[in-house]
Amino acid sequence: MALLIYSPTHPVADWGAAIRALAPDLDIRLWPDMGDPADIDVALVWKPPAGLLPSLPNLKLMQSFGAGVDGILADPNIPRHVPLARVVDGNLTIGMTEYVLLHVLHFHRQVAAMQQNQRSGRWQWLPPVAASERVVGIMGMGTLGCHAAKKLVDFGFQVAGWSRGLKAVDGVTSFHGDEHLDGFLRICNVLVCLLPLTPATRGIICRRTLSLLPRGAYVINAARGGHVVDDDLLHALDSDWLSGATLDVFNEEPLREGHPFWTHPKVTVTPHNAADSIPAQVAPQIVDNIRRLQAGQPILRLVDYSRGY
Ligand code: NDP
Ligand code: OXD
Repeated sequence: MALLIYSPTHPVADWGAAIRALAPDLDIRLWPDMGDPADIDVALVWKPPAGLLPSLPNLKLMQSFGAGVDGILADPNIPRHVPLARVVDGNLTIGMTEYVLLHVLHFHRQVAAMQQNQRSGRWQWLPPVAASERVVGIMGMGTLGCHAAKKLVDFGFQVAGWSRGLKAVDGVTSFHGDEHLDGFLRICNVLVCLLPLTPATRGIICRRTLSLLPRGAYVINAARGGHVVDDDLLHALDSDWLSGATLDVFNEEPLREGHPFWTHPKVTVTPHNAADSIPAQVAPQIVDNIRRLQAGQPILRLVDYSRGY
């Protein structure tokens, strides 16, 4: 069984080594040393170039390096009769929750104002706001959103979640569907985006939706840059409608030199590292899926092509 590994950003040799350690029988090929495309049974990929996956005539499984699969589905010609699996990993989930808590607390505890005061040598007491007075709203109540929501509840925040289907998570007010999006947004003092990027969610953080947030709200986007209309977010920040934003993902990655987000005083930029797939932790589930394929058993963590996630 031959496994092709392609990623422009992951350390592919490390991934190859982690998989080989668990499955020495696999014929692992690191792009561009693919050999005959007809040999490839399984492709472990991240943002593959258009045409790569369609060029593999005997492909039996596509496996994403990460939780999101938008970079794979971006090629309209991928073979949709072939199953596509994504990563669901406990450590990645914890990493995302750390990221969300870090930046919610950064806003909640007014860290930016205190840092500014420190730079000015100014001792200023800032009136506290109780966590119970803030509503943190999570767009996307899937694996990542639900985990983060539960921890935010533990910290005493009011927590709301928005997803396609209604959710029952203790302490979380559930909103669902397009018809309840506006009502959800109107109560969010902090808006956290953990949606997959699909045609339905592209550009969802835009002038209209930002205008529905309460004045002074804070936005955290740890999902995909394509969820945000950059100019609309900049307008909401510059007009003092929003108090700030933390952005881990961007329409163009790496964020281009000179982009206003780099130097905006209200924006925190992180380099798409909210939650990473780590080879030693994720390789076992990839090998498990390959073994399942070999044994004719169901593949796990499958993407639903009709939903796009
Ligand atoms: P899941 O598939 O588990 O959850 C997705 C959630 O989004 C579900 O609750 C789903 O609703 C909801 N959703 C999807 N489409 C819509 C819609 N049109 N309207 C309302 N809700 C919708 O994904 P994960 O939680 O595992 O991951 C989410 C995303 O996070 C990934 O797709 C990826 O892009 C991003 N990510 C970013 C990382 C980073 O480092 N920055 C790391 C890992 C992931 P329902 O439950 O009803 O189906
Ligand atoms: C992912 C990511 O989708 O790291 O896993 O962005």
